[in-house]
Parts: sequence; structure tokens; C-alpha cells
Amino acid sequence: MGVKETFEQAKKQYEQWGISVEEALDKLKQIPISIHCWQGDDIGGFEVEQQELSGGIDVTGDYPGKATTPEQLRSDLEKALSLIPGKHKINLHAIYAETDGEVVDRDAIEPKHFKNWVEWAKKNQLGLDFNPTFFSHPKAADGLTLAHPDDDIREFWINHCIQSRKISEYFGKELGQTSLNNIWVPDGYKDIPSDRLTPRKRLKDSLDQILAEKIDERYSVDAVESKLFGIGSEAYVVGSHEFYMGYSLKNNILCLLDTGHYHPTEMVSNKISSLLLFQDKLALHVSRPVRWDSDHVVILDDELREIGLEIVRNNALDKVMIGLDFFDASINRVAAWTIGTRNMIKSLLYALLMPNDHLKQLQEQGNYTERLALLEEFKTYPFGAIWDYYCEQMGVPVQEQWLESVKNYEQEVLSQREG
Ligand code: RNT
Ligand code: ZN
Repeated sequence: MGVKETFEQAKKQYEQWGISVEEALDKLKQIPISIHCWQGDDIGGFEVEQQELSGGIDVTGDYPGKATTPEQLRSDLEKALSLIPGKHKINLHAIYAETDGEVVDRDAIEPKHFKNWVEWAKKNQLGLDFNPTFFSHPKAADGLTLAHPDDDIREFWINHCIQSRKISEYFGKELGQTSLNNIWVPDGYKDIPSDRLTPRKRLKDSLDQILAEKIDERYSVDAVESKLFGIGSEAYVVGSHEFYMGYSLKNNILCLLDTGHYHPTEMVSNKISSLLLFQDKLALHVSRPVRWDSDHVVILDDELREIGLEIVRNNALDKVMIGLDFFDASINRVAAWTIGTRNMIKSLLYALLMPNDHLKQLQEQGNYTERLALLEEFKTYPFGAIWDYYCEQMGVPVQEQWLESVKNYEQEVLSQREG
């Protein structure tokens, strides 16, 4: 049986529940996923004076063929995008600036250094998001940036972030799609602090200075990303969840939830509805923590499905800016993007194909038996047949056929790269 016939049969099973499959697919097409560029080069970036990765994050693995130039990274992204259904966004970091061999320090980066990215995004009908880079830099060597006790260092990072907002605004203006400027700083202490308040006061003041200028939210919105701990900040992170949740609520900016940044049994899926009661929008970094904030490639696991469900059943498809954040250097990097992004999209489709209203009613009626029974039975509904049809309709490979394309690309392009 072909993809279309299998689809037609599967469709009938969902229609019995009053679920419009065509409507679900139409909705799915509209949802952009922000694909992080840094999976393609192990968060290296293109600074002239490249520094080793710092900030308490780490990439392990030495799979050959990583991108070392902007052209290579864009070409790899194009390959992955050709295997992922839908129109998406690319998420950049400040270290991906192109300065033509000139040393431009972080506090001096400008929109013009991202012109190539913008032109490329236009050509490929992509949106762009942005992140100031507060790591892999001599002025972040001691693990402190916006909360640094040294005024000069702190000012340097404030200026970096002010410039970053301008770049994000430029993306929004040029591409006609709101760009997200996400602020994550590594600031924290390895060992038990003797003063938790003072660094937080400084971080708060830095953010106030950074955000003093209002930017049209049609072009750019800001988010703050918290964290529980990192390598070298095991005992204390200045920008904790409570800190940023408070800050974002009070200042009407977005809270960004990274799925690897909480206690191991604490789930981001459970936070979405709470935050959306108090804020119009929120942002996500969907990642897969394995025992710690390890940033493994996203798989279609229970939590990913639950995140998709929470976004869909709460009518929050246009309220949650979905971004990805994983970096695995032990497998083909184009495949990593493809697997992780396809899974994120699958989780949304899975959620769109659930009888969500009926399930809500069951809960309200206290009918937990049926709630559990249906939630479980739908796990083995012919979801794959709908997904395959969607891929075919969107002109991307069905099932594992994309692997062939990645293998060819590896042979023809990646394996020819040096190093
Ligand atoms: C680090 C944060 C942050 C980074 C990227 C590279 O723990 O998750 O989002 O992963 O900005
Ligand atoms: Zn993150």
C-alpha cells in the first residue's frame, strides 16, 4: 500500500473521534521551529580569534565533517532543511558574525556583520533568531558576565547585549518575522556562595540597562533563560528560574524554558500552562537531558509528547516560540538536526491528532479511567501514516529515506572537509 492509501485508512480512525486530519496538517504547516545553528559546528562560531568553548556547557564527540566556515554551515543547514517538513527559523549566536577577517569584539558587533545570514534567510524563506554570546571569551573566563563585580567587564557585556538587540531588530525588520533575542548568561559559582543577593542585584541592574531602549515587538522580543547549574557553577547560578521568572513577569519580556535546566524530575511541560496564565508568550529550548544538562539530540519521548500536548491543548501554538538546543558531535551533525527537528514536529502532530476536548471533559467529570485508557490507546493509533503523508505532501523524504540523502551528502561534501 502506498503512502496515500495508508493515510486514507488512518484518517478514518481519527475521524471517528471528530478529529479533522486535514485541519491538523494545515495547522502544523504554520508552526515554525527555531533550529539552532550551533549543532552544525559544535558551538564554534566564526570569530577571528576563536576561543575554546566555555560557560559550563560542553560538546562531546569527534564525528568528522563539522562546518568550519559560514558557507559550510549554511550549506549543511540547507541540507537538513530539505529533509524537514515546513518553513522554519534559524537561531544564531553572536559568535556567528562575519567580520571579513577583522577582529570585532563582542561589544562592537553590528547588524552588518549578519548581512550574509539575512540574505541567505531571505533566499530560503527563513526567519532568524538571535542570542548574545556570553561565553568562549576572555572577559567571561571566570564565569561571570552581567553579574561581574568589575564595572568595566560588566559594562562590556551590557554593551554586547545592547548590540545584540539591534541585530535581532534588524532580523525582524528585514525578514518580516519577529526575531527572538534570548539572553542566557553562565554566571554562577562553583562553591557555596557567601552572598547570593549581590550578584543577583547586579544581574538585575544589567538587564535593566540592556532593556532600557524599547524595541518594536513586531521586530524583536527579548527572553531570559534560567539554569539550575553548569560545569563550574554547581553551587549557585545567578540567573535561576525564580530570578528570571520574576524578572520577565515584572518587565513583560519572555521567559525561556530550557528542558535541560531543571531538577531531573521537574518537567517543562508542567510549567507551560502556569506561565501562560500570567504572560502572553513564552519561549522554549527543547533539549534532551541525560542525567544532567547534556543536550542530547531530541527524541520522541514522553516529555516531548507532553510538551506538544500542552502547547496544542492550551491553544498556545502562537504563544510558544519553540526553539531547539542540543549539540551532539558524536554523530553526523546534519542527521542530528534532522532527527531532532523532525521529532519536535512529530510531537506537535501527535498532539494535534488527539481528541483533546473529549479528554478534558473526561477529567472534569472525574472519569480518570477513561482518560488514562484513551491517552494510552492513542499512542498506538496510526499516527505514523499521517506523518508519512505530511512529509510526502511537504516534499521531504518519507520515513528513514532521508538517511540516504544524508549519507550521500556525507560522502560528497562532509568527508571532503579537512580536519
Ligand atoms: C546553556 C543554554 C544556552 C546554550 C546555547 C548555546 O546551558 O542552554 O541556551 O545552550 O545558547
Ligand atoms: Zn538553552
